Amino acid sequence: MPANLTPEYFNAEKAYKAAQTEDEKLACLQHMLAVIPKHKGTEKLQADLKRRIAMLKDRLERHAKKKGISYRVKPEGAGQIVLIGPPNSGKSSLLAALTHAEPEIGDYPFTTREPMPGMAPYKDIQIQLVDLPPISREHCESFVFDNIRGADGALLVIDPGSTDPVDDYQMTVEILQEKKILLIPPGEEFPDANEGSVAVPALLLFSKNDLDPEGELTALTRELIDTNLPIRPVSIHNRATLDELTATLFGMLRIIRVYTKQPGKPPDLEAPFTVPIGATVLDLAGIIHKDFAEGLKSARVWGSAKFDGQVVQRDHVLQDGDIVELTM
Ligand SMILES: Nc1nc2c(ncn2[C@@H]2O[C@H](COP(=O)(O)OP(=O)(O)OP(=O)(O)O)[C@@H](O)[C@H]2O)c(=O)[nH]1
Ligand SMILES: [Mg+2]
Repeated sequence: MPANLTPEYFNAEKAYKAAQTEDEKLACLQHMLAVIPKHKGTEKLQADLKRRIAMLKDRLERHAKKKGISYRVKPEGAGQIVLIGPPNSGKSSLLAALTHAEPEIGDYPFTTREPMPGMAPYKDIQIQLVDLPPISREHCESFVFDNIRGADGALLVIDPGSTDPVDDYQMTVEILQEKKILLIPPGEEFPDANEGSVAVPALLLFSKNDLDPEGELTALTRELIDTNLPIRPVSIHNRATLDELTATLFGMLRIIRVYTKQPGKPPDLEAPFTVPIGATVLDLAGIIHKDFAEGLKSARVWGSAKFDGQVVQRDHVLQDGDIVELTM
């Protein structure tokens, strides 16, 4: 028995022995690897754990494929935003705080093993958040990257109170770059020199802000992290930071809400369409129905037009909150 194994490790091992399913076993092995003291005396044991994790993961993945489980979350709502970051940074807690989803939350790493979506309400629309398993050097499932590539945006969650938040950030960004995923500030152009990569607009969230009431950790981490992403401190225990976050997500998606109305009838203010910023009346018609765009004769707009109900051209650019009456 190698020296210097901690009670934390022995507890993890006990949990492993008690685990009933292969999913649970995998989580326990990952936990054992995360908490095992990293020194020469445990190298063999670390290697052994890694081998067992790899084998079990392989089996589970083959099993999932056979059963036809899809690990790419189907986009819903006004946009899809993924929660990414190192283990234990608070991703699942944010999903739980912002949506009705009930993910597993744990004060140990590798709690989340599958993607989980939830809908975050903002005004009268819903933004889809997708919680993902953590990104780490030890191991990372390929479906994590598939989900990030397909998303409209990402929230990179870092805990400034972790052992090394700067390394957490760099590690995540490096692994993503290896997978040809580039996180860029929302609204910024995709840099030319990165052909073959996918750019995903992202915010950098500093989680667990309630644990840093004086803001010292936040200030220090902000200073040390070399990033061009906008930084937002958040806490699941501070409603204001969460509300601000959903508003920022809406801005990040670069969309507007427009309502439609039929001639002679009141507008449908229940369910707005969401269209990209800069969309015209014609774009809206095309989104509603292909035939609609082809046959579009005129439109009246309440809101961004000079006066309410003004007849506008097909190339009239819509604004958030506009009501549009399309006439064939
Ligand atoms: N005080 C405080 N604790 C938090 C906050 N957010 C998360 N935590 C705690 O941090 C721990 C990790 O939270 P999770 O949400 O499971 O973290 P995760 O990033 O999903 O972890 P993995 O799934 O392992 O990658 C839990 O003990 C949470 O209760 C927060 O805003 N404030
Ligand atoms: Mg989680």
